[in-house]
Amino acid sequence: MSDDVLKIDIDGAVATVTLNRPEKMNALSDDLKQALRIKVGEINDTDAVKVVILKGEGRGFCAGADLSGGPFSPISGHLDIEYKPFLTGIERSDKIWIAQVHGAAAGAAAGLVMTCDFVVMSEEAYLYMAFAAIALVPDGGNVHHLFRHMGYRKALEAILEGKKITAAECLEAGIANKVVPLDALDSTTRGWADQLAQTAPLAMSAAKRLLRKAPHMTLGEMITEEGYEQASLLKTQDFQEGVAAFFEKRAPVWQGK
Ligand code: LHQ
Repeated sequence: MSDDVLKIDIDGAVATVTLNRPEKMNALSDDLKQALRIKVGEINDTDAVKVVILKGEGRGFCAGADLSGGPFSPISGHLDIEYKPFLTGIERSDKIWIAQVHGAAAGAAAGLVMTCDFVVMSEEAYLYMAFAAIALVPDGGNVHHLFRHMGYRKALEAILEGKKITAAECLEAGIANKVVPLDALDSTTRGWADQLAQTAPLAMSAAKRLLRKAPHMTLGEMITEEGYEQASLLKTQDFQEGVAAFFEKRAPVWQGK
């Protein structure tokens, strides 16, 4: 495996993960998928990192599966073994993952973007449902995310028409948090990551856990689940610190414990 296909830079509490096959628009080759599986796990195990920025080198974010990399069968095993570990690794991560999208995110890469907790796009960026053009259905979690964000009709329309979902449409659908001019993309994402890294880390992770469970729970179940998370947070030094800082009229200093 070549490490070069995935660059990792850790700066304080913020890690930047860069897909790095610009000559192939960062298409997901076997070595890039392997690097993602390994590095998502390693970053998730790195306590000092609180926020992760995921971006792509070159003209696009990522062109999806490397189409020169077949044969792909048996496909269900391929997707479970090669894609699911890094996608669910991001879903279950204690960290906040921000996809920074400056160009095309096609096929499975659109699923990768939507799996992240936050999405920041430049005005010309888009998510491309590339599957229809090659007689496939969406994979890599795309159906899950599109249905949740757009509902049945709009999701089916995007899939069957092989749509390029523009940054403006992503903002409208709640897929993108922010859309900014290209020259402001790096600074906007990094500024937001730094700001998020200042929030109480255990509460941040707990909020992510609760929201990821929300679609599967009734109100009553969620009230109970919120109670479990709150009971655990009430025991932390950070809660004591937050209350002390409030009464002492000063900024809290979080320890993550
Ligand atoms: C590529 C690719 C690519 C290799 C551009 N592979 N080289 C499916 C099947 C089985 C297993 C598991 O998963 C999946 C999930 C999927 O992701 S299926 C969807 C796969 N992706 C696509 O079908 C997208 C194909 N690419 C495109 O439609 C365009 O390249 C987009 C719209 C992304 C960008 O268009 P342009 O900006 O015009 O760039 P380009 O087409 O000129 O691409 C630049 C280079 O990258 C070019 O190489 P070249 O040597 O000619 O300069 C492309 O051949 C190469 N490239 N996508 N997926």
